[in-house]
Amino acid sequence: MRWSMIATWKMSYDGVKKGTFLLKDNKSAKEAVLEAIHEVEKNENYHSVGYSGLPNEQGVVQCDAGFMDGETLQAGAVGALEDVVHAVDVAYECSKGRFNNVLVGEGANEFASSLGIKKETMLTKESYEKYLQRKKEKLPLSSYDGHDTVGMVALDQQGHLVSATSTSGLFMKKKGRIGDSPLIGSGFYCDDEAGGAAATGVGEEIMRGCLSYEAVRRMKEGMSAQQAASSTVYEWTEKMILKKGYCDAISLICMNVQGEVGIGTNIKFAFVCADENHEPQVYVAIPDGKDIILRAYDDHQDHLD
Ligand code: SD4
Repeated sequence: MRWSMIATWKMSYDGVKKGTFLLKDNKSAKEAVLEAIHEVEKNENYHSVGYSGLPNEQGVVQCDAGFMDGETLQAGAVGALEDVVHAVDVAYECSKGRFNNVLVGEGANEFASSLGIKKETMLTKESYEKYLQRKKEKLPLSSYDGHDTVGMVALDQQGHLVSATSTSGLFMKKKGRIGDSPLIGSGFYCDDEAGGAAATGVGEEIMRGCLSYEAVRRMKEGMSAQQAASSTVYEWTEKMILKKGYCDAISLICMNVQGEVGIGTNIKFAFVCADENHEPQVYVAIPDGKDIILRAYDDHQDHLD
């Protein structure tokens, strides 16, 4: 494949479309992934990423993001970043230096300001109303809540891979809580010599298995992207069930150095992919024992963001 792109969830569709224009036009995987994630971050209809994200238990939107360049292995991330729509840009900027690649909280915010990124109120009326409603219900923190991270992997015509993530994390999380999305090797990983991966689901479950790294390692050892993704998630899920009796939601997208893609998931999961031979399309992945059933997304029966 000369170029290829894969992204988590249906909400990535418009972004992937934009990203594929860039890849077709010989632009870099970095440009394609950043542009595609921006589309999701700025869309107020998506309450799990960027602007209009759902807040933590104190009513504050704190975002996490990560970026990794498969050519240089430079990686950067931000955690608990406030008032910035495009958290992935700050993660990208963090990836450039020799030090200070991962910044959290106030330090991440100060760094964003130093880049000239203007502060914006992230909470919209709609997301605030959802917050008030949830506070009234006094429900315990739920593991998923349709709360989805945008994760992407792209291969460009120069043969370089990039992986990145952006999320507002779990709804009603504790102030300062970060998930897998800003953790290199957990929420994202990428190496031009092996492949790239990104995760969505319950960060606490994903991070203890360093699952993005694990899937990339399996591709390096010769597994196909599909085998690497599905075996990583299946084996981790089984292990967690053995250890503690349950496993929370985990979904992984993978791409190898040829641009072939793979999905691992322990829940019904939607994703978008495209390459030089296929226009962007939304698909659904359904776990079936060790296997994954893949089919086109159907608006009538699939209700996933
Ligand atoms: C987190 N992994 O903060 C993110 C949330 C997510 O689908 O992806 N939900 O744990």
